Formats: sequence, structure tokens, C-alpha cells
Amino acid sequence: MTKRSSSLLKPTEQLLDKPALRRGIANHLHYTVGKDAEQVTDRDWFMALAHTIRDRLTERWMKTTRRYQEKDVKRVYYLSLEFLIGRSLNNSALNLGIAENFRQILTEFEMNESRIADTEAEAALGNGGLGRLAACFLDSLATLDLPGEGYGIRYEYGMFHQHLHQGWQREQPDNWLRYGNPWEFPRPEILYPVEFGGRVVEYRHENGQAAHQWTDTEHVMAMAYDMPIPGYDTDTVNNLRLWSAKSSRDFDLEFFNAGDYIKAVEHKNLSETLSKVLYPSDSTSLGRELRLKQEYFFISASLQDIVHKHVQHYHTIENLSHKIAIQLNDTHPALAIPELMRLLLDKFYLTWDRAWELTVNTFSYTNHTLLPEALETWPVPLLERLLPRHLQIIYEMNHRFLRDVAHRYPGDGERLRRMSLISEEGTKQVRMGHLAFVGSHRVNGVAQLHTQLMRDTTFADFEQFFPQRIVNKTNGITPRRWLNEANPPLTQLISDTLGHKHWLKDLTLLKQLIPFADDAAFRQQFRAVKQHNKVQLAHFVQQRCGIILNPHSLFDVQIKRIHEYKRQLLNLLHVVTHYVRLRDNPQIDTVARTVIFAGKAAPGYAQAKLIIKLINDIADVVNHDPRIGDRLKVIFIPNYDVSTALKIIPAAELSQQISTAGTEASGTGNMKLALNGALTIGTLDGANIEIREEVGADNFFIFGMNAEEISALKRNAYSPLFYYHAQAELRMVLDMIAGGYFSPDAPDRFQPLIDALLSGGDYYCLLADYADYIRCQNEVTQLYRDSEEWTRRAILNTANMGKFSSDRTIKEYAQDIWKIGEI
Ligand code: 26W
Repeated sequence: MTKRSSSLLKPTEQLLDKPALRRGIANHLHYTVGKDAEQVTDRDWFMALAHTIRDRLTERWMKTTRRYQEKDVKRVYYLSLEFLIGRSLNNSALNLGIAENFRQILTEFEMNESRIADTEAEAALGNGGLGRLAACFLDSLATLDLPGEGYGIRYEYGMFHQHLHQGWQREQPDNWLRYGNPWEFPRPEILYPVEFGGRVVEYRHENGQAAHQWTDTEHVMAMAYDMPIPGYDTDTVNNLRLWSAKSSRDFDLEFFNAGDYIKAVEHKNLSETLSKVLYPSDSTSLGRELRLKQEYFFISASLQDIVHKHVQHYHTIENLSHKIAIQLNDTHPALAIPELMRLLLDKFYLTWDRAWELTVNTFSYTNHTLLPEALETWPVPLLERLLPRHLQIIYEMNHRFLRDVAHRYPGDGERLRRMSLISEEGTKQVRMGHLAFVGSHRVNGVAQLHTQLMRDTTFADFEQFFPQRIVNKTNGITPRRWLNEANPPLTQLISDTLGHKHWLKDLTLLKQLIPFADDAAFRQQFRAVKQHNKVQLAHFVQQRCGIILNPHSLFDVQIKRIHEYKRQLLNLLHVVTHYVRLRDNPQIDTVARTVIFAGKAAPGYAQAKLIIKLINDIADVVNHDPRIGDRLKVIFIPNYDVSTALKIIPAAELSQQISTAGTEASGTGNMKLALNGALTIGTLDGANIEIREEVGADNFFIFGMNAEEISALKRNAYSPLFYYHAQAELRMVLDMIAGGYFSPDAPDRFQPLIDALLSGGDYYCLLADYADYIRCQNEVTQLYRDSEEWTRRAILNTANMGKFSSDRTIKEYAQDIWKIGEI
């Protein structure tokens, strides 16, 4: 376009004052939604508000892109199969600083703000911790003005919706795009072919060297959708690019001409399944073909895009690792390593050594779990069929790597077997963790203990061979989402008390609250905020579940995916213990408790689904026992998602973080709850250890064995039956569950859970930790009676959580791993 015509195309400036916003909303109701003022619904209002924000984001987004280009900055690309963004309306309005103006405008029109906000479908493109971490990181990158872009998949169906049917989990598809997604910009012109299958031909390149061509492949097209990611209190707006699968041929002409219309569209349907649905499992790698195709589809499109943009700008590939860094969010995108090698070898004709140097210097890999069943492996025959050239490259990587290992440790065949990228037991499998490790210059864990366990266990051989490669980057959460948006009254109280709002950008400033813990008037205000939030949650629970909560009871919360290692069942053992004590001693002097659970189970995870049923069966008995009254209530809030978390977390007083020591890599819910003034009852696991260090041991309820004690216990033939026989109360509780006390309609229902504990070896050591957990819960009860002391400790939690801002985490990645700087 000529200079003259492009200046003619200058858009109107999109201002943030009330008249401009009002005009924006009116125009969008009219021209975007296409409705008369009389007909507009809450959803129409949502659409108009979203588009009004989007206009403002677009301008800043383009400026940000231009700024990065002019300054020729090094960029980071965050590759993740999951981005658990949640809703965007409120968050974007807050980050842009127009939330208050919106509120006033909606009041003028007598519109109900929260009803409008509730019409927005969540972008639930993730399972849990790993996906939400990616979303927090995007917020921090933009807020810190760092040139970081996310790449992911635009799943047509996100995380399933959870319903309860007689206490059992039922899954329903999440058709989140049904009413359109106002935040996305489809980019039909940004389209890349992704190849599968075929065969590899060796030939001699004109430079005289042997070269490889992957041919006779099937194609699927990847089309880009962009989503603007606004920083808080800055004009920076970064990009999240999500890929959608499109058929490469709308109609297969051959079939079409032969008159088979259905066959002709079949290929279209098949190829478009690749971005159809998020795999709803966050703990087991199933080794499914469709999942492998999804992973390759995603990284192939992302790398083509990254390399294309790079070469277009620099006209060379030689400076790739100086200008870009790529972070792999777990091994799910780890095929990017052989894929970049393939591009450098087969398209740019670099030598192996040069290609390898560029690749390793570009990539870094984050490990999020050490649970063996969650570590990805792919069968060699599957790779051979779908990605034959990649398999060749992986074999060559392995050959060279093992040659180096053998050189360093001559004669140590056992070590070679352990370190190989290929496991040889049964069907050969590619070990994606080993692949990601060898192909990255930095590998990180997500909390200190987790990183140490990586060094000592899963990656011990690798730590020896590549010292310094493993580093720690303790997770964080964004205070914009998890305080500013989640908890407006606490945000207000903090800002009023400190006299500024800088703390939302430098969370360590919360330490200025420490002296106020000893100020009775402040404690009173802090308690009033918590009380207000508890009442709000009680309203919500009454609406969603029809159950009335006592807002003066202790709100005891465990919200996270349902998994045996997270030990929701241990929580239940305490609930039943407490129930029996109350039942049998009506005059016992105790504090009222409401035990709140929420979380989804992977659809194929039978034990986890049974735990949900047990929670609900116990709730049924306890909540209807007249001898208990409202001294104890148990509640399972269905369909836990980001929006539900925003409602529960500000109201929580006790945060349960009770995984078996050594199993929870970090946890991030633990951070959200403590930041909002909940006291933690927790094991020495994941980031709990660092939270306790920061908030002070006196302000944290710790119990149970530490990771070393657990591993010693297992080494020494742990016997759960010993604990069962030694502890009468424990025995009674387990017998009640096993004997059908909570399931008179099906007395054997929970036998599989009991078997896992008593005859299955109690892998997660619930019985070993039971007694200390009960002791610790009694301490909680005692302290809750002293509401001044409880509040003092709650304030000290909030005040000392500054370390856990994802801004700190991202700064560490930027400095130590990506080598990118502020601009
Ligand atoms: C291939 C199946 C699969 C899918 C996802 C296996 C494993 C995963 C994730 C690694 C599970 C996950 O979300 N891990 C969590 O990551 C959080 C962010 O680092 C941590 O805080 C949690 O402790 C960890 O469980």
C-alpha cells in the first residue's frame, strides 16, 4: 500500500473515557450484534462490551508488534498443548483500566454486570495446573513488556463440563464456540500444510552431500487464529496464536466425479478431527494415535510459522538461536526438536553438527511431573508409520548421544540402556522426556523440591552427564487474575491500606502489610472482607447446588483435579473421623466446619470417579444427620473451572494441600489460596515447602512424612495393615466406608478404594500420614476459635506471598534461560 492510501485508512482512535466507551458499546450493539435496543439480551451486551474492549486491544497490539520489529528484539515462543485462559471480559477490562467505567455505564443502563459476565463461555483449553500456568505466564510476559508469544491449539471442544448424576461424575462436551468467540481473529491467509505418513527418499544434493526427502505424504492444513493478550497497566498487548485443522481438499475430486459425495467429504471430516477436542487427562499418557497427530500438527505449524517469520526478516537461519528462544511446556510439544532438525537438514541443508547446535541452543524444556504413568512415550512402529523421517532423526540423535555417553563411561551398558532415547522393553518406545532433555540447553523443574528430585531420581544420569543443565524455576500465579479480579474487596483494602496499587505489579510490596497484622482495626477489616466473600460463595452454592451453607463455619477447601496422589481420600478419612466424633459426643465443644471439594476426574480414571461418588455419598449422610446440625457440612461443587475457582478462592479459610510428599511437582492452587488469606494445611511437598518458608512456619499447618521419609518407608516394605491394626479410629473409619455405611444401596461400592489401601499397598501412603493429619486438623480447630490470632496469621500469609507472583517466575526464565530483556 502507498503511504498516501495507508494514511487514509487510519482508524479512529479508541479512547478509554466513558463517552467513548459508551459510543463503542452502542455501535457494537447496533452494527456487530445487529439488534435494536429493545431486543438486546445479556449475551448481546457481553458481545458489545467484548468488541469494545477488543477495539482498544487491537490498536495496542499492532503498536506492540511494530515496536518489537523496530527494536529487533529476541523473542520467546511458549509452546503448550494447553492454555487455560478462562473468561476474558473482566480480566481485559481490569488490565486496560476501564473496569470502573464499564461498571458505571452498565449501572446507567440498569444492566446486571455479573449476569452479563456469566454469559461468556470460558476458554477452557487446558486440564489444570500446566494449562493455567501457561495462561498466567502470558499475563506476566505482557505485563513485563516482554516479547513472548504463545502457540497452542484452538480446540473446538475444551475441557468437558462436569455434571453430577446421583453423585457420579458425568461428562458433557464443552461447545464453547457455539455463540462465537469475540476475542479471536481468524487468519485464513496464515495457513500451513502439515504432513503425515509417506516415506523417505535418500538422494544426492547438488552440494554433493546425501540428503533426504519425505514424500508421498498426506496433508492437513493448519489455520491460525490470534488472540490478543493485554498486560496490566501497560500498552503492551502480546499474541496467542492457536491452530485449527482444516482439510487440505474441500472435496476429493476423484470421488466427487465418481458420484460418491459422502466419500468426498470424508477426508475433510477426518483431518478436521485433529483440533476437535482437548484430551481431558492430566496424569496418564495413553499413547493414542490421534493425540500424537495432534502434537505433531501443533508443533509443525508453529515451527513453520516461527521459521518463516525469522527467515523473512533476517534472510538467514544461521542466527536463529540468537533471535528466538522456544520453551517446551512439558514433553507434549517435544517433537519440535526432531522437527527443527528436519527443517534445518532437509530444507536448509545445514550439516548435522550445525543443525544440532542451533536446535539445542533454541530449545528449553519444563518438566511438570515425575509420576511414571504421566511420562510420555510413543511406540516406534506408530512413529515409523506417521513420521518416518522424524524417527530416522531420533535414531541418529540417539546414536550420537549414546556414542558420547559410551565414550565417557566405557563398558557401562546398563547406563546406556537407562539413558537411551528408546526403551527396549516390549514394543520399542521413544522416551519423550529423554528426547526433550537431550535436545534442550536448559531443563527446569517447577519448585525446589521437584527440581532436586529430578536431579536425584528421574534424570539422575542426565544430571551427571550434563551438569548445570537442570535448573529450578519455582512456579507463580498472576496477581491480576488471582487477586485483582478474584477478590475486589481485598484488593481495595490492600490498596487503601498501602496507599498505592503498585503492589499489583511488584507483589513483594505486600510485605508492607506485615505491621498491620498486629493492628486490631485492620484485622477487623480483613475479617470483614473474608466474611463478605464467604456469604457470596454461600449464595453461589445455594444457586448451583441448592445447599445452604453456614457462613460462620470454617470454610475448609480442597479444589484441584481428583487424583489418588492428591489424596482427596485422606481428607475424607478426616471428615468421617470428625463426623463420628460429633455424632457420638453431641456436647463436644468444636467449631462448625464446611468442607468444600471441587475438581474433575479424567473420564477414564475409575478410582478418581469413585472418589467423587464417595465425597457425595458421605455428604449425603453427614448433611442429613440431625445429630450433626450445621456443625459439619460436606459439599462437592460441580464443574470446577477457572470461573468457579475465582468464586471459591476468596472465601477459603483453610487450604488443603495434602499430596504425598514427593508427588506434587509444585501446585499453584496452594499459592492462589494463601495469597487470598487462607491458611494452609499441607505436607512438605512441591511449592508448599517454599510457601511455608515465606509465610513463616508458625503460620502454616504442616503434617506428615517428608519426601525422604516416604521413600525410606517404601524401601522398608511399608505395611498399611500395620497402621490399620494399630489405630482403632482409623480402622473404624475404613470399616464404615467398606461396610456400606455411606452406601447402603450398594455396600460394596467403595471396596476398590479400600482395596487400594489395605491390600493394594497404599501407594500414596494415606494410612502412614493419617494420625498426624488428624492431629494437625485438631490444631486447626483449636486455632479457629481464636479469630484474632487466625486473622493475624491469615494476614501474614497474604503479606508474604510476593515471591509467588508469576512476574518473578517469568523474570527468572527471561534472564537465565531465554536471555531476553525488557524493551
Ligand atoms: C500426557 C498426559 C498428561 C497431560 C498433562 C500428563 C501430564 C500432564 C501435566 C504435566 C499435568 C500437570 O498439569 N502437572 C502440574 O503442573 C503444574 C504446573 O507446573 C504443577 O503446579 C502441578 O504440581 C503439576 O501436577
